[in-house]
Formats: sequence, structure tokens, C-alpha cells
Amino acid sequence: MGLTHTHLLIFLLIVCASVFRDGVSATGVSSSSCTSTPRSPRRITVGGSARWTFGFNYSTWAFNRNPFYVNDTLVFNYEPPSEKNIHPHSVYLLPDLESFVNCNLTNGVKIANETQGTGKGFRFVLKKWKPYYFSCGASDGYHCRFGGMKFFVLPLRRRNY
Ligand SMILES: [Cu+2]
Repeated sequence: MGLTHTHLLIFLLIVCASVFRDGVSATGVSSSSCTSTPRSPRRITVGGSARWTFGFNYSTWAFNRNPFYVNDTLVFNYEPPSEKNIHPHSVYLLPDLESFVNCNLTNGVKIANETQGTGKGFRFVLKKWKPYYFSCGASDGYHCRFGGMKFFVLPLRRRNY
């Protein structure tokens, strides 16, 4: 399966929106008419009250949660392996859009294992202005493909005051 047009279109829209906002900031035009930029990094729980779980649409969540900013922290909360949790979640960072669309973990990096989501959760800082593709690694991409457990963010640069 290749890239679907819908995926690509959504991605481009977000990139364009991001660049546009960034451009507006760079020119020094007041952003008061746009969403106001938070001044300090935020801590954002992935999925909100749903946390990191099978059967939740994280692409929609991330889309609606935009914009994210550089140095914001994403928190992944999920249950550790147990008798009733035999397909525990994890967190992968995928290298590109195609891996993301296809839920291909081959060249992904496992950034959180099955037990790191407990307690305060696994924390990941969006350090750079670049797309981040997240996925669950359970069952070689099954949760990614069929459980909605993937999303991407393109954090914007914060304005300097
Ligand atoms: Cu999972």
C-alpha cells in the first residue's frame, strides 16, 4: 500500500498551515487574531483521558490538538504487561511519512518499551521543528494499523518575546 491521497493532503495542509503561522510570526505581525502562542512549554497527555490505548483515533486527536510547539512534552500513559494485558503498548518513532502510513516499524526506533507508560508515563520532548511520526509497536504494527494508535505532529517554533 502506498500513500493515500487523503493522508498526503492532510499532511500537506498541516505543513502549509504550520509554515504560514511560522511565517506570520517571523514578520512580527501580531498573532492576537490567531490562536495565541503559549509562552512556556506545555505537558500534553497523548489521547487526553483516553491515554494511549487500542481503538482510539490518535490522528484525529492530534489534528484537533494542533498546534503543538517545540519543547512541548508529550506524555504517553499506558498499562504494563499483565495477565489481562497480553498485547501491551509501546511507543515507536517512525522515520518518514511512508512508514507511518503503512505502519512499517522496520526502520522505526522504539522510544518507550512496554513498561515505561506506567506511573507518570513516558515523556517525550518535541525538541525540533520537524514532523514526528509516532506509533504503537504492539504485534508488529497491528495496533497501529487496526487500533488507531498512530499520529504525527509538526511542532511550531514559539515566538520570542
Ligand atoms: Cu498498542
